Amino acid sequence: MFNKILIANRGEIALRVIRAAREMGIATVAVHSTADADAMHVRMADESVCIGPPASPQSYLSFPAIISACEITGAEAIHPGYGFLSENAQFVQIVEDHGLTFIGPTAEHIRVMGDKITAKDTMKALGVPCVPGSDGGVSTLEEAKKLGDEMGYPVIIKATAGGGGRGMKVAQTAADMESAFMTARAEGKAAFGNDEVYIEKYLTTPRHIEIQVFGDGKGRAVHLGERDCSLQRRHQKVFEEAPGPAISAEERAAIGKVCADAVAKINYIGAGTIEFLYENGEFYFIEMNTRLQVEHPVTEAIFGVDLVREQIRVAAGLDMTFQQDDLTINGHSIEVRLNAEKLPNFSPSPGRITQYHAPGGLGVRMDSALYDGYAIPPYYDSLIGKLIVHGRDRAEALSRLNRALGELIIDGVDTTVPLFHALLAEKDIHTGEYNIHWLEHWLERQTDW
Ligand code: MV4
Repeated sequence: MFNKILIANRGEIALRVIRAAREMGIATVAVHSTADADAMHVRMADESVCIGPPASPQSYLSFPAIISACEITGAEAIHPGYGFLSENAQFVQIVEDHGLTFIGPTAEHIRVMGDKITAKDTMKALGVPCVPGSDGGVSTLEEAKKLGDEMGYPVIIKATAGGGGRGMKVAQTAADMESAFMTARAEGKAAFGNDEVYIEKYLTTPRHIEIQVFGDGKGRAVHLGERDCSLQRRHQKVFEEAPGPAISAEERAAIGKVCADAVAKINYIGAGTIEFLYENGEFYFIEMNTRLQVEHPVTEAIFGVDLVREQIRVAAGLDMTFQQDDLTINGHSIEVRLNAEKLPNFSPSPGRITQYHAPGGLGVRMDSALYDGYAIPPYYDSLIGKLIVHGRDRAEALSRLNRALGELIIDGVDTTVPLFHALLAEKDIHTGEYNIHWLEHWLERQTDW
């Protein structure tokens, strides 16, 4: 096992990793920009290194700064958290070239899954059900139009390097194809330097269901069920839950096995998430994320496992602490993302926290790097905390969420807390009847907060 690891991240996820490491008896090194000198992750780690100015490209994204911090402190491995360098294949290669260990998948797995066409080809070959569409890339408008006519409209054109909803255009009819195709290509080129696109049948009212997988890199892998992350605004998740209210035990076992077998076959190592659209009882693969996700705690809650501990174990060459048969679901968990944002426009609201009180009690987990007097810097993303509740069933989780939100105090900045109070008053949230468009439609109807 490692003696010391470095956490190449900040905020709540840096604390999350430090906590797992500490329970394992592993020393921790925090890195921080000058803007984060007073941040909680710096205080909580055993050691810290300042790696640069506030702008991420010169600090949290700087390969030389992070590798140097490892060399100075003697850290043997790097946990990337999510975002920043977590899915950067080039970084993983450089970490390994320096004799260090990346706590995550191989550079090759990150590369394959980072290109959406390669990812889909790979998953399809492994028996994972995919959205019907083009076989690989589509390079001409003529080809795109021919496919649209064969497949039937609506279709969606996606940039292979895309993600997070960028470089994606829907063509409702043949008349839309030219502009959709050209725009998707141009956006792919502008945002990612890659104009390759592919085409899929457009699913109109699906849910976003993602399967958590975990591999040991030696041909063994398990699944830890699904999360329903359909409640999103502009491709940002706001509310996630496990298990998914629309998924039966039989469906879970079947799609879970397909996913676990697929990642076992490619010797996948560590945590991964296979994203699907789910419509009319069918799963359609869209993307795979090769990182620990923001919403991993809802899975941890219902399975009673520590996914970060397992990531560190397999990176050190040890076995996972569980096999598929050991994994059973206990109850229901919901996470809400607390962002420093002002409603109704979700505009960033950085500033000083004048009062902070975290909720607690049975079935409540608050993952946050906030403290009284902390100043949220304006340079990074607006996630300031995650409130995760766990109950014996969905109804209990929802009432616990309501109770915990009532205890929470975050003064000094605007937050998304009022959004969750309002959502908890909605019948569809209680019945679980929502899809990927529900939140945006609901937000359009809201007038006061
Ligand atoms: C789709 C789709 C409908 N049909 N693909 C959006 C982000 C990217 N990860 C995939 N996305 C979508 N792909 C087909 N064939 C609808 C979306 C989509 C979406 C997906 C998940 C969660 C929220 C969404 C919001 C809008 C569109």
